Amino acid sequence: MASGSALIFDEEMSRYKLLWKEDRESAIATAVPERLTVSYEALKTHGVTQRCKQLPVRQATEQEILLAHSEEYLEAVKQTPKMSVEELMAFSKQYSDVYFHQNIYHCAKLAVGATLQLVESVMKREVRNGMALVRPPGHHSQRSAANGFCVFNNVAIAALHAKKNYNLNRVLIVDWDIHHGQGVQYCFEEDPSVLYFSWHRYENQTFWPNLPESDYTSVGKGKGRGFNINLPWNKVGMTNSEYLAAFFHVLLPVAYEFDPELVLVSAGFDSAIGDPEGEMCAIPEIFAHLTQLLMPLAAGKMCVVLEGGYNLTSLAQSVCQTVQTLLGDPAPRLSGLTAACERKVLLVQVCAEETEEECVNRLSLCLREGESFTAGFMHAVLSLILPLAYEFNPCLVLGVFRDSGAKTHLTPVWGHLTSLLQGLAGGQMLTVLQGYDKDLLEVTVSALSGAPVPPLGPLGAPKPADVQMMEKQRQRLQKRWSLVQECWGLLR
Ligand code: Q9C
Ligand code: ZN
Repeated sequence: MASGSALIFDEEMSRYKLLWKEDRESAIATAVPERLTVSYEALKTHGVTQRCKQLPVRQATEQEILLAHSEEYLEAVKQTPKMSVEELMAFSKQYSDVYFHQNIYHCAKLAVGATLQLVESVMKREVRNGMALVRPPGHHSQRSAANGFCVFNNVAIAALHAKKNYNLNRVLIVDWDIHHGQGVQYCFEEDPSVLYFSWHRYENQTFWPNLPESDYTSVGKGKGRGFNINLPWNKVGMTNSEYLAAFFHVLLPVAYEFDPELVLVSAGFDSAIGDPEGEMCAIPEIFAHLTQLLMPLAAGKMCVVLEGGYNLTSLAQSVCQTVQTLLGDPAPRLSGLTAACERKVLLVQVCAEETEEECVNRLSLCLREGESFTAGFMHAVLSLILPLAYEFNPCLVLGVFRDSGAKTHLTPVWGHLTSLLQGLAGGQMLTVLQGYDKDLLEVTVSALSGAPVPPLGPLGAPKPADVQMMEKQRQRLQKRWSLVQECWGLLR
């Protein structure tokens, strides 16, 4: 069984920068070299680097770059190392929000290469998971265009490479950067073998890149219909609660139903508090939880690849949280989570100009058309148990599982539940098995020890009636628990 986490980094990727003055509007000046060095230094300071398997970067081959880009575009970028500053400026101007430098082509090849090294070591089971600290980022770049600080689409190339070289049928890309990875969307829009999820600051299309196709109505095309999920934020200031609600109610049910063989994360940390681009309020610790919630998928095969993140403090802390969680450290407890963990509240953030009911109907329609609801039991885990538990914020989790005696298919589900619940109470969990067989004991012990859980296999959709019932149940319980908390308040 694969164990350990890879960390891929090379200082060389910090060796390009903006060479001219820009008007502050474009904000390209925020894409500084220090983003990378500060992140790596923070990992070193926290003793994280030596706990990881550090892999060397390599340059991507032309063939690999051509998986996602046109020959004309590659040829054009290839000319940039010889250009004068004036020429680089003129070259940059044909694209939106990006600058070129004599060394950026070299760095872009290393960024793709580093991402592929990571995918290869995970797919060959040399490590369980890992992170690539790369620059330039990738998710905005398109077949024949640089865009939004990105030159080559690192994660898109990684997905195509994994599909081709390891015969994968299902790759999940989670894009938690605060910008829409339109380049990734364009690449896989018609491809049902790659499920792309992105949340992003949108503000009814007034935020960059101002595209109508970043809205939640873009669900994929043709065979790929249902395999593209956009979650646009129409306000700034989103918190831990909204981020978790998005995972519990939108991403995770679909991800479990999809049953990926590999999880790639477009990990931009401009979605964290203090970022000048994102202007959101979720704290760096949230990334420990987002990571933890994705780790049970694909038997733990998870590759995290840096995208954006422009507040150096918040970026460095977020990177640490992510890598520490990949290594198996317990995620820190989050406090102050609100009822925003509720589905309805989330939907209102997404659909600003509609009534709540219109909004619920529209979004669940989009999802349902895309066949994106999971089976009953995992649905209960994801949209009932986890939101309530996170809101309750326990300091200990006690799992009691009773084996009915009859051979059930619930054993693997219990393994997943055990894994997911470890995001609570700083990972302090006790489990009581009342009557068990060998399988149940094995699954429980291995999940508790942080080993990857075997995938559940693709799940069917739960009955709409079950979904409704769960929603009711959750609201009922939520009320009771706030009552319990009030009583405790009075006793104190
Ligand atoms: N104030 C990444 O995070 N500038 N790219 C937007 C709006 C472009 C961000 C200007 C931001 C690109 C990888
Ligand atoms: Zn971004």
